[in-house]
Amino acid sequence: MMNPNSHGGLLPTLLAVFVLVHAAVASLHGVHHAHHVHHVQRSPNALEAKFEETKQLLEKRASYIKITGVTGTVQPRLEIRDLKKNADQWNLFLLGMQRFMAKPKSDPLSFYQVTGVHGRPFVAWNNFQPINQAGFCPHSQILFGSWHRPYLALYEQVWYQNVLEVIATFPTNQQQRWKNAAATLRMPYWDWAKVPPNGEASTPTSIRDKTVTVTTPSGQQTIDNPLYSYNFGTVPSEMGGLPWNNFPVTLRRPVANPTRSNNNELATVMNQRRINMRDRLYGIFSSGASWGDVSTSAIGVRTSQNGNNVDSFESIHDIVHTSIGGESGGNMYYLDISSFDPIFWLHHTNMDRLLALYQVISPNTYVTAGKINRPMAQWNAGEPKNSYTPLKPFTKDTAGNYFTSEDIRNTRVLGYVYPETNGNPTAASVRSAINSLYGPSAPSKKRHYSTGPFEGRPFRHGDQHTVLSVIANKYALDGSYVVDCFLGHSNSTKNMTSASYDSPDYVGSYGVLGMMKADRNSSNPVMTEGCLPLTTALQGKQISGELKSMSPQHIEAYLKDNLKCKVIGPGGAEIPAEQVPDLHFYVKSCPVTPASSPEELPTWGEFEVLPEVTKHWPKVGETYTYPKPAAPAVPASPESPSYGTPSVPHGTVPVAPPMGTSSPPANSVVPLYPTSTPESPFHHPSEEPGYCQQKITIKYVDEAGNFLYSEEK
Ligand SMILES: *[C@@H]1O[C@H](CO)[C@@H](O)[C@H](O)[C@H]1NC(C)=O
Ligand SMILES: *[C@@H]1O[C@H](CO)[C@@H](O)[C@H](O)[C@H]1NC(C)=O
Ligand SMILES: *[C@@H]1O[C@H](CO)[C@@H](O)[C@H](O)[C@H]1NC(C)=O
Ligand SMILES: [Cu+2]
Repeated sequence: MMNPNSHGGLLPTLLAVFVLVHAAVASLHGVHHAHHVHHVQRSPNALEAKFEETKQLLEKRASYIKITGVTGTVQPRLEIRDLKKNADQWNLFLLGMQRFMAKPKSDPLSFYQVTGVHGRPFVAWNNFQPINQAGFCPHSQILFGSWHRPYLALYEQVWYQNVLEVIATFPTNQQQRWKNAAATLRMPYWDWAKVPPNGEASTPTSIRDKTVTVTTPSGQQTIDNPLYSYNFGTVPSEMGGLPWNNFPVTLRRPVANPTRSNNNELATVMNQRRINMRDRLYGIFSSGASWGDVSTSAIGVRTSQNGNNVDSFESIHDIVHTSIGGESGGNMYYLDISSFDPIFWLHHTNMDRLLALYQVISPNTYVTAGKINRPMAQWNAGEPKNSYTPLKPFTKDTAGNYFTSEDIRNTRVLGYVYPETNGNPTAASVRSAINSLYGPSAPSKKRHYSTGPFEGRPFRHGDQHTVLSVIANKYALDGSYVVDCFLGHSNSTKNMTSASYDSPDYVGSYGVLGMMKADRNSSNPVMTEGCLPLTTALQGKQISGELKSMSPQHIEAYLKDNLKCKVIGPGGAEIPAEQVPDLHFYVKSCPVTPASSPEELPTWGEFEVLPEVTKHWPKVGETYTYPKPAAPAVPASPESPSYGTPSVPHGTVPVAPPMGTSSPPANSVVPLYPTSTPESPFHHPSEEPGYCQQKITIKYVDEAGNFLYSEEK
């Protein structure tokens, strides 16, 4: 995606420079172009020497993008609605975006090329030629959380450069005003889970309006809103074979005749899902799990699938993607083309923020070790990675050294913080912020279930936290899919085909963000897990009298009769769940210890599977057994003789323990530790700052999945 002239492979590039150097030498000595003939006809040895000389010169000239974020001072990235309160900063934000998006696609620092690093069009960037026909973005892998950090910093840095260019276009006597506004300006994030102000939709109009009025050097002007869509200019044929491929702008929940985005529907859906998404965030923040476990949806990274970590930030990130893109195939619905929609950046900045908050809560944990699970632009499947892995293609200097996850542990390195990490954040101060942003609503705010989704109440002693766990293959279908979940005995829940998000029984949806047909490999399943909390909905059912009590027995019986799910696939049609490859559901519940102060979060006790709820669900209710690990699955040191050989035949999950009995720990997913590669020198996990020793129980099962014995490591 760099300028094609500069990326025709190494040799043509070398020759091009060779000629350039000759021209320079020639003019330096005042000689004429005719001398070139003489040079070219020199003996092969002389030519080779010259070649070597120019090669060295080229290497010196080869320059990589030095990613720094916005330099100077460290400033908070604000929530989009807060940034908008500062009219001058908001104006610069929009004008900078407009200018950034208008840069020619041949410019490596254009919006097109910067956003194109993520997925399609699968071409070189920053001197890195893809080794596979794939994008650079490591979704459902250990580096999901940290890789996006320098990526966002790059985007912010380039956008900010455009802001500075815009300021230079203002009359001299106005420039100081704009420079003052820019001094503390950083790009905003969109918190889709917090209570929106003044009863507004959770998706602000500033993202949904088609046009916006801005102050330019020539006065007020109404322009196309740069947060509404990106205009490719021409039909982007390299975006793959989608129904919407013929349309030159990014789309959200597209509708036809004429082809356009449906941002009103987007706002409605995001509202309907907000409570459940808020509960998911609160559940993760309260989980006590390690950062590595909560950052990604991938099974095989997470070490405590049966423990308290039931969800991940990446899993929530997926439902935001699918809700925005929509089943009709908007950009955000497909991993490979999502980053072109400007909303992607507002969403991902929020993801980075959530991950930064979790770092404060769990300061001694970070990126865990694991293996790449599908061919990517910069890595091959199976390559071991850890927190010292170079986050290609993001370089921290012009010499071409890549950032590692360790380099960017602290966001201040990249010139920013978030409101909650500004100053001297502590775990207590961040937990306090989580409580006020995402805690269940105060009792005065609760609404009766029949007038909309119940908004929750603070936890009490004797409460249970209950979740529907979803195990899903990320690339099972051509595109994404969504599991809609309903709870209750209203008419709509009886007929799932007609059940809608307007129903008082709608709980929320679980999204699995996939790739388009051309880019996915259906024979290489990538397994993920996350969950939908049912707790708030159950509280509502208890208040309405449908559910007798919060005892696990009553919950299990109630859910067995009233929990319904349907899968909506690409195109919007319902797909029988049993026809979706590798899809599994189970429900689990744990006792809750309420927080003792606003600086504390509730704690989850040990989860117990409620097998009765899902065991009659065709196929998807069956106990899921992990596929045989392809690589060493037990932490072993390189010195150990067994190192490098698979030592876990199979793993298994939720062998439902009978209610009331003590359930054995069954943490069957264990980390895959890396071996040394030239780009990733071996670091034993215990030597890494982010390492957190966990007790691991491995359950051995036979080919049929029957339990044989378990072992503690
Ligand atoms: C539910 O079904 C019953 C009987 O089929 C019907 O009388 C009632 O009106 C329906 N309620 C709603 C809200 O559709
Ligand atoms: C369920 O609803 C759909 C759409 O409204 C309708 O076509 C179908 O007949 C209903 N099925 C049953 C069993 O009532
Ligand atoms: C798809 O994945 C399978 C299993 O990993 C692999 O053998 C195959 O080569 C892949 N196909 C392509 C086209 O990459
Ligand atoms: Cu991404």
